[in-house]
Amino acid sequence: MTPVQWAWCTPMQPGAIALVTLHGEPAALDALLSTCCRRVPAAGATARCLFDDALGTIDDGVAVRIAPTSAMLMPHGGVRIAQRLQAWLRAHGAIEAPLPDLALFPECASPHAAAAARMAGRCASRRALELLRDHAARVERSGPATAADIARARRLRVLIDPPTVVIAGPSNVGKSTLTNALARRTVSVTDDAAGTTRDPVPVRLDLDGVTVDWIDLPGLLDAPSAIDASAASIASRIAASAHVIVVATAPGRGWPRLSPPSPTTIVPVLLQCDRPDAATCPERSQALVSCSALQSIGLSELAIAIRKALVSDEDLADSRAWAFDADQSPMVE
Ligand SMILES: Nc1nc2c(ncn2[C@@H]2O[C@H](COP(=O)(O)OP(=O)(O)O)[C@@H](O)[C@H]2O)c(=O)[nH]1
Ligand SMILES: [Mg+2]
Repeated sequence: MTPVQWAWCTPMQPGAIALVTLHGEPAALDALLSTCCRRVPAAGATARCLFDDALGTIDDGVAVRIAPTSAMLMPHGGVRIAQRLQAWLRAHGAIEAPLPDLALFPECASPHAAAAARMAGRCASRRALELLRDHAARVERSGPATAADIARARRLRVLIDPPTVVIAGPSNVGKSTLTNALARRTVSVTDDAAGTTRDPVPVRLDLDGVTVDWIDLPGLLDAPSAIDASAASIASRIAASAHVIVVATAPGRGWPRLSPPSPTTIVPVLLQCDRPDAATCPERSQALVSCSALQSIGLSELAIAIRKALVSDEDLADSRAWAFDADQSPMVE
């Protein structure tokens, strides 16, 4: 009989419940489950289970038989329990192994649908779900991944882990007010006084369906003190690794000169566009978007502009399958 294979579905960290997926021939699975469950659960059924080792009882938990060939064990999520359960599985002949997607998602109709389910759990952005919903049908239609598909998959990585978007610009133009408006709560202190934001303020935001790590940076001051200068050097280090820099200014404040690393995209935005002088100010012509955080003007246009800088309409609208598994190049920032 081929040994049962198993994998953790939860990280080796303290938690309420840990999840182990088991995968194997029905008879092998029956034999393993009979050692911990009083009654071996049939497909679709659950059973109480109890794990013992030489030290005594490890834990009790629940076993779920998802299909004849797969089951899940759900002990409590202590690290010590997980370590002893790992040894228990080994002692009962089960082998820890990366499981096929279909073993982890047996409710899916095909390996491609199961791969999409795995990615849906992995992606931070809701835009990813639009691409994954009919992934299996797209794979059928698209055939094997082309070089263009792999290049697109690399660009679509921003939907997996949140990219960094920073807002930089002169002090007192409304960067923190905008940050709070986009977050719909107060995350950054705002004030008439210049230099209010001295530490970078991070917040996770949804911008037109893309989840980003937004960082409100301290303003670029005209006459910085020593503390301001060291805050500015931290800020420029963060800006250097950002995917997008939103460069903000207000009427009459001019555009700061920034020299970003070449792959970084700049989105110039004119803030405080509700002011009477905004329509005629010289900054306006260079702004991609004008908005007012106080009056809630232009916020969705700004979110769309940043989203487009991160992932294009063409890449989102492409009806070919997202070649996430073919894109094996290292994740370099
Ligand atoms: N008229 C107007 N004033 C604004 C707007 N946004 C911010 N302000 C004002 O600009 C000042 C500086 O705002 P703050 O967000 O602290 O600027 P930061 O230094 O760039 O973060 C505050 O007095 C705000 O009330 C806006 O959309 N319209
Ligand atoms: Mg601020």
